[in-house]
Formats: sequence, structure tokens, C-alpha cells
Amino acid sequence: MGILRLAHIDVRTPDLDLATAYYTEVMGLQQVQRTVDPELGDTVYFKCWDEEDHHSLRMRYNPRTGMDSFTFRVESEDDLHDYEKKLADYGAQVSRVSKGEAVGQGESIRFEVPSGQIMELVWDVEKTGNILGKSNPSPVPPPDLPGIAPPRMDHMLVNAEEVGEAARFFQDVLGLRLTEQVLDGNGHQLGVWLAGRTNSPHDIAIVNGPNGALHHWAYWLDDWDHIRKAADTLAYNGVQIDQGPTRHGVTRGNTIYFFDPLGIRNEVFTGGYWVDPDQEIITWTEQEFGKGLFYYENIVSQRFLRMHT
Ligand code: M3P
Ligand code: FE
Repeated sequence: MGILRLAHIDVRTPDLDLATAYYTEVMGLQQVQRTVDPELGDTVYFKCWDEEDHHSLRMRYNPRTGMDSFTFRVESEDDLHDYEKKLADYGAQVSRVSKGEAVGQGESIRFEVPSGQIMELVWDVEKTGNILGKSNPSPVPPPDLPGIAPPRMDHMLVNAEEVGEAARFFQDVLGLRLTEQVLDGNGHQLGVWLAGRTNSPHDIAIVNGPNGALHHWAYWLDDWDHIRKAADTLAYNGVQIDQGPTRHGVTRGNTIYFFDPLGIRNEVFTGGYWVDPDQEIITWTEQEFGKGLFYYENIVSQRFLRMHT
């Protein structure tokens, strides 16, 4: 039983045409479909070129930018039932989403995490395949894909007023593994990095900030040279860069943070280390967190910490 990985993030944007132009032409995602859904309204589904699921990002028009929910995939079909029980024991209100209610996925469960975000768990996702196919696939995508064109989504970061409480929930109830943490002088967690069944240092991170908020999600790039090329693409297209290209001390990843045209923070990420399930937790002190965040600059930027969706 367990949480496999991040499946998709569902967000709202006040300008769906502008956002779609940015996510397809600058970020270089594939637009999977655009539907006027009776409940959601005008909605676009996106995926990266190497992703197998129907989509990894759902954006719908709404005057207020924000996150509707985020979804993780579980390892087996029976896990949903087991998680439903575990969540109920914890005291969470759990509802079932049945097959046919959401595009690209079957039966799933929905609940609020202690830091206020709505989370879903799903096993049954529609597999539409990557763009390479499964018959004598080319190892690389077509060279003329527009924009940054990341192969896949990597991780997300949400805020929590009580990081410790949220971390315990993700570890004890959902079974994610803590890989790194930042502690204040009293030993309270200010930030945590958590992994599912992947060997990446994080599938989700939680950092101190307002409950319910989304800080960013990140796309994977294959190496540092692609990060440099992404910076060129962003600057060429007039995208506002928040920080980088640089390196995180936490996770050791190479990174750039930037904003989509409606103010949602995106990241591109590569590197990091391989995490074994028995890996010992890495701890950062609040005094050294500048290096943890941005190793070269050694700063805790206020815009970086305070701006969220
Ligand atoms: C990352 C990462 C914060 C730290 C962010 C770190 C918001 O995004 O990928 O490791 O303090
Ligand atoms: Fe990140």
C-alpha cells in the first residue's frame, strides 16, 4: 500500500487564453483537450511529452487565481479503501469521486489536508501514452517542440501555518517519507521535503506560510544545460524570473523559479540525489536556510517566501 507519485494539479486562472499560450508556447506542454465543462466551465488539460497519463495539469477559467486541488496516484486499486479508513480514523472528511465525474480519471477519494488544501488520491488514471509511443520509440522527442518542453512534472510545494502538523499527516496517515527538514531554534519544523515511492528527494514539500496556499509546482529537466536553455527561453519571452538559474542546498537540485503570466510560480528542476527508502533525514538549521534555499546566493528572499497562489 502506498502513495506512488504526484498525478496532477488543478488550478484556476483569470485568463485561460493567455495561460494556454504560455503553457504551450513558452513552457512547451502538450494541450490535451479544451472543454466547456458544465461544472468547471472553460477548462484546458495539459501534459508533458514523456507523461503517460491523460494530463498532469488542469486549468480552468475563474476570476480568482488559485489551486482547486492536487492529486496523487496510489500503488494499487485496494489502497483507496484502506486510505479511506485511515483518513476517517484521523478525523478527515472523505468523499468519493466516482468514475465519469472527472476527465482522465476513475474512482478517487477527496479530503482536506490539515493545512487546508484539497487533496485527491486515485489509482485508475486514463493512460494515453507519451508522444514517443511503445513501438521502437525514439529516445528523444521531435527537435522542433516549442518552448522549454520538459519531459514531466516533478514535484509541488504547498504552504502550511503548522508545518509540523501537516508533515505528521503526510508521514503517518499517507505514508510519505521525510527526506529533509528545516528546524527553527526551538526544534519546530519550518519546512519539510517528502517522497512517495519515487527515488527523488521530494514529490511534495511543505513550507511555512498561509494555509491553503500553493507555492509552486516544478517540471523536471534532464540536466543543467537544459536549465540554462530554459533561462534563455524565459528571458527571450519576457517571463518574470523569480530566482536563478541557481542551485538548492536542500535536494541539491538545479533550479529556476519564474511566474506564469497570471502570477502562478513555476519551477524547472534537475539534479538532486537518489533517495533510498532507508535514507537518514537531512536537517537544516534556520540560520543556514539561506544556503539550503539558494546555495550560491545564500539568501532567504522575502518575495520568494511571501508570494504564493
Ligand atoms: C524547493 C525545492 C521554500 C523552498 C523551496 C524548495 C519555498 O522548491 O524544490 O526543493 O522555502
Ligand atoms: Fe521546488
